[in-house]
Amino acid sequence: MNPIFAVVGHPNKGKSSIVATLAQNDSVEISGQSGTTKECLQLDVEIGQASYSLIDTPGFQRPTRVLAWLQAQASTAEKRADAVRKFLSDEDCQQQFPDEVQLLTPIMNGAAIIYVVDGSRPYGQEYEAEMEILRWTGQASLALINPIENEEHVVEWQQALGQYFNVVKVFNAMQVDFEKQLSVLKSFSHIREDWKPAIEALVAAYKNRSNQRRQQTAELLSTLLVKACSYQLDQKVLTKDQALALQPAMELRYFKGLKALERSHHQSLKSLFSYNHLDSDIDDLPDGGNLFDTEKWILWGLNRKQLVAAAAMAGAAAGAIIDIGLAGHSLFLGVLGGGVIGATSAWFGADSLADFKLKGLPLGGVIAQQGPMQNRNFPYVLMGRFLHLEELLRLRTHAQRNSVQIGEGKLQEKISQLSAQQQKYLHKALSRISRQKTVDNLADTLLPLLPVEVD
Ligand SMILES: Nc1nc2c(ncn2[C@@H]2O[C@H](COP(=O)(O)OP(=O)(O)OP(=O)(O)O)[C@@H](O)[C@H]2O)c(=O)[nH]1
Ligand SMILES: [Mg+2]
Repeated sequence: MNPIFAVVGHPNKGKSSIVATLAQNDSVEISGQSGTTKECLQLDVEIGQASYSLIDTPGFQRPTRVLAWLQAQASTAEKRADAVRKFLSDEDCQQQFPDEVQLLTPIMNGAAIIYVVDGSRPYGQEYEAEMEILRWTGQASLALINPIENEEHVVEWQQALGQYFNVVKVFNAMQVDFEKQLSVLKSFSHIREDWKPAIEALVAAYKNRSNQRRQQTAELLSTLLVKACSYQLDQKVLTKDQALALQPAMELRYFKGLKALERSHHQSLKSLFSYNHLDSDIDDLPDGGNLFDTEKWILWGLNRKQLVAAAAMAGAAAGAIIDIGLAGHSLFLGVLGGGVIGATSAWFGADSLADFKLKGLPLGGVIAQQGPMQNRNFPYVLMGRFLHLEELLRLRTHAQRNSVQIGEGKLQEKISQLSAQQQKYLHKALSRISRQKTVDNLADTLLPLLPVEVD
């Protein structure tokens, strides 16, 4: 039998939140209203080849009366589990105590118990009946103190719970790190010896998945950077005037396309972290102005000084000067002879975002071309936004129901944590990408920007 856990407790103490967090499933119903979970919900969690189940349950409603009923059935300890079984099959009890029947059923079918209490509320005698009933089931159990508002009563809870449970942990459903989540599973490998191999396999699978996810995140970012930095639109028309008239519409379409590209990669990132119902709110990518100087965009990318340093590290300064020279030169070629005209911005030039070019075709006609993005801050901006979303997803839990606000990226901070060599590779890679040049193993270059969750 695979490990299976029933999460039980008083109503409204975060049982469903803990199930959502442990199962990494954001579709579990959570609400401030007491009695939200009315029926057991079993979630089968598959991590690679390993799996286990979590059962969300309704809260205890009348534990004192249920305990009294049980006590009337069993005079001695060895009869207690039988009394609970009798309770579950008794029709009167099913009518009178539907919640207790619901929550005790999976336990009597073999689920281990995770008992949840709120560490911001004082301990009280009313909980003793619940814990006593759970003890009567004879199942393996541990207790989690969820400090919903604060940790004010955690100590008294630890003392009380310690008398009923071998393992008591503080576990904040809203902000718990990955290690802590694993530690709950690991505890059960001591409490239920027969589950030990399965739990060890699960822990290994979790670590493996976390590493895989890190790799996939780097690959996703790499695709986004390459696709967005090489994104361009072409349209063939008859004359230069027609092409120029077309420009505003093409520019609009171009930025719409870029936004869609970014959005789809952000969406994939959310799926990678198993968020299927999460809205994220981020200001749109710029569709005008100057990526260096617009304060707003520097929040995600690099500022001018940082970009100059990046260029120096990438060893690209010399190349950039040649770029400017070429751009100026090509400007004079005009449409005649198949040359290129247009405003090509470069490292330190006037960094207009929209790069519009006209190419004369040898047999007549003109190709109007919007993009690719010339601005050298652009890959940094994309990267800053993506990495910020990644961090938010990694640090939140599936019990949170608020949407994600992507504000400030702190990209430079993340970059400065890399080694000098890694930084150099990164800047070189981004410099090549923004010139539409290929980069070998881009995902590997990006990988150090993503922290390792577990070792
Ligand atoms: N701030 C904070 N709020 C929490 C935490 N855990 C749960 N909550 C909130 O407490 C409320 C109840 O959470 P649920 O997970 O639905 O509780 P429950 O025990 O499943 O409730 P019932 O199904 O009604 O018995 C929700 O509004 C949660 O958002 C926490 O660790 N911190
Ligand atoms: Mg619930």
